[in-house]
Amino acid sequence: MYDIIGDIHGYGTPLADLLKKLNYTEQNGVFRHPERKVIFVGDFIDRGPEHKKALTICRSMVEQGSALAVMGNHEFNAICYATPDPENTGVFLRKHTESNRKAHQAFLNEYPLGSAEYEDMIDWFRTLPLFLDLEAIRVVHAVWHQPSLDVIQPWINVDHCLLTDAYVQASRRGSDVYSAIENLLKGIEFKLPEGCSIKDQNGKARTEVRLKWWDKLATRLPEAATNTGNVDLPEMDLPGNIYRYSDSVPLFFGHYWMQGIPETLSPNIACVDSENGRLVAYRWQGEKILNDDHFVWVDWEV
Ligand SMILES: [Mn+2]
Repeated sequence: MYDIIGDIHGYGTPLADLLKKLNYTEQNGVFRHPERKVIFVGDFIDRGPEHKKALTICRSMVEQGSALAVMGNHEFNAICYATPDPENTGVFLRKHTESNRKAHQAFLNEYPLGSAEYEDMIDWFRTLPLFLDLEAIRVVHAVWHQPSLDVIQPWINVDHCLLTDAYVQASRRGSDVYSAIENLLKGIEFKLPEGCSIKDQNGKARTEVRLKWWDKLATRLPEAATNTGNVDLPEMDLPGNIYRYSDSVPLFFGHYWMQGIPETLSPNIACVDSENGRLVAYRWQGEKILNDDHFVWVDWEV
């Protein structure tokens, strides 16, 4: 049985506290439970003050068999930030611009760019699968989107890890692989009508919004959009072909900064990410119909 844990973002102490709350104990430096394993939904890095603590816990658990993990968009970005573009000398697959560096600074403070420990951690990120299909449950960082999974099939190995060449493809805006990775790790987006835009957390104007692809009842734009703050979106029906997860296999994901008390999004869909200051787990007991009482979390002051 699995305990699925949400986006950690460099908060080591809350992670250790949550594992203890879930009755994991540290044995020879590795958190273990006699009957259960953790699944991390990705986004281990960027933001918090304790990257080394968080990454040491997660990596040792994965390497010693007491956890599984998938890749988040922050690990994908970190790999691209570390990888020279083979077709453009002196440029990296993720450019070293001021804003990209700032977004990555908390990780770089503890893992200095180019250091041996930095390279070693980036190599570990490369071993994270894009998704887990465990038959009884599925796990992905942002969206389980079958058309995107089909697109990346030739670009992953048997363990569902991206091949080296895939990072180049996935960094080329406009390619199929780029769009597929965007969908799986960052979320399905909807292009706003002409002339309409919103500002994101960094004040940057965006002409696309993320959709609540888990909510079958949200058919109008304002109720179906997520992470839009207080912006008034135009009242309009969404096209009928908007993607929804309609399989019966329970699905767990992170990425979406859920507010308030954790709760399931549908009978078989649960998000374990939360707003900053709360780390959430779902304690899965084998059920096909998910249960709000199975969420466990820790809070801290930010
Ligand atoms: Mn994310």
